[in-house]
Amino acid sequence: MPTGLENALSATDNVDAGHNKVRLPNTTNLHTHGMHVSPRPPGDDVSLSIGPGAAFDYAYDVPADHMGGTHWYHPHHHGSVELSAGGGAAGLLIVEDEPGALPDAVREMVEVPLVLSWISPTALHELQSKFNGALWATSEPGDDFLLTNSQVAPTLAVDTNKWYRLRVVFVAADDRSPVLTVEGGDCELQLLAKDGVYLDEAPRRVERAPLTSGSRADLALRCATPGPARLRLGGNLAWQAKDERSFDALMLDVSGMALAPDLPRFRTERPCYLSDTRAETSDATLFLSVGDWGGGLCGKQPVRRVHPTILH
Ligand SMILES: [Cu+2]
Repeated sequence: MPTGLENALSATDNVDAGHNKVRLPNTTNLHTHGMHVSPRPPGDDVSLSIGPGAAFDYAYDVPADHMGGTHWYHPHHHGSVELSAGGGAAGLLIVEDEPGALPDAVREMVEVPLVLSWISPTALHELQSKFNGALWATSEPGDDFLLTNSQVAPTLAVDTNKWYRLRVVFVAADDRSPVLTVEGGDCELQLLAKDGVYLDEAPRRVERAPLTSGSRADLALRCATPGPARLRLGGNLAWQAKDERSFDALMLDVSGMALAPDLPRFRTERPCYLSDTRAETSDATLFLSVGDWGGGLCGKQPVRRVHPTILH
């Protein structure tokens, strides 16, 4: 899978404020989520720095038995990730299923890719203010909003009683965890896969799909009643978070009269890297203790150091 990356951003304002700081806003690279590929160049190496005007030819060797699924990519240059991905630079990567891997009713569903980006102009404005304001120009920092495939609450026409496969990825600069729900139209959601991996046994009826930044959900959607309906995204399940804001993610215009039967239950064959290890036994025990990291955190000296211990 060859992928050419060209950095067309300007060298102006590309300030390096130092390691572990917001820095080099116009330096970039590419990182994938969910792909079982090499982390070495020219593969998924997050340590590459591709500066303004530079280019890099990524090449990913995707295993022949890679499981089909919904994955995603975004720039991952250390110091500029939040500004880039939080500003909407992200996209879906779909690994198609092998012929015969899915029941016909699942394979034939109309696909609806949905990249949901929670944009916080205030947070982005704060980040860009460190770079003389030449990057993220807003007349004034405004309220958060949600982009669905780069649009605000776009509309999708759907047939009554027909299945649609929503391939959802959620992207936000912070650690918020909102919930996706469907309102109106007597619509139902059936979960097929989480984070690009099919459920052991799918589908599973869900009332809501909790998402965290970077997570994916494959949801089958069927609406029974003509009229308006909508997908909503909001709330925040993150620890101690209190945020009741919610947004329309997708407006649904339900019409017509198809008649889709219930989805069959199915299991997919898993490649070796996703094998179920719960029933495996082990002849060795590994204890891993993690303490303060050796270099100290935020410039402070570590209080204590704990090393990993391996016991046989
Ligand atoms: Cu990431």
